[in-house]
Amino acid sequence: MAQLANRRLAMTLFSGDTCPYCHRVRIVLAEKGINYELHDVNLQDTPDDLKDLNPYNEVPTLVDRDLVLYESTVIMEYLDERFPHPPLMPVDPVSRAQLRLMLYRIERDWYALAKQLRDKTKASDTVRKELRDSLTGVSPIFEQKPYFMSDEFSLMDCAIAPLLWRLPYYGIELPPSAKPLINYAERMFDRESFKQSLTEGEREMKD
Ligand SMILES: N[C@@H](CCC(=O)N[C@@H](CS)C(=O)NCC(=O)O)C(=O)O
Repeated sequence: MAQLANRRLAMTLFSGDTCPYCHRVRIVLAEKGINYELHDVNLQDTPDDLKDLNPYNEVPTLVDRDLVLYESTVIMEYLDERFPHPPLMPVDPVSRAQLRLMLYRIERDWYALAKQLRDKTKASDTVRKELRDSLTGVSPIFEQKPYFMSDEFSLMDCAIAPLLWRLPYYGIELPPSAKPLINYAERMFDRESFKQSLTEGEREMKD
């Protein structure tokens, strides 16, 4: 009985083994040391309980008692507010808005390309080149601060690290001129919360 009661108190994350959006949320959960139950979902055959919770039938989906959330950025911001330490967003409204805008931009500019590579909707070589060139183009900004445009680790880092981790899996090798970005990626991958966030499927992606 006690175990059942505890189970109900813990958060549940419906997550895919190699889903980059779930990976973002798992980094936030690890960074904040949040206790949660991982529900590993087979995306080819999603369970009925996920269908009941999320009209889009997608992962990540987070259940916290009566609250059900989906969309990685919505979940990440909720976790940051519900568990304020360590904070992963700046406090002033301008910086918060800028962070949200950057989250939106990496979604449109980089994750959209990564999705095309996964879905093979366009000639992969063209998409690979586009993503590699775009990342290489912004590489110099990673030289200026230890984290993504910030002196502090933030949701931006949680959002971008999963994409960088998957580059070898997408068949993308960054050129030497992207050294600042390559170094940044290594710093992120060395972080304890990042290591904790990895699923088995994700660990295999880099070998
Ligand atoms: N915009 C969503 C994207 C989530 C997403 O695309 N999830 C994929 C897995 S990587 C999924 O659940 N696909 C299942 C399906 O479409 O049936 C987010 O940020 O959470």
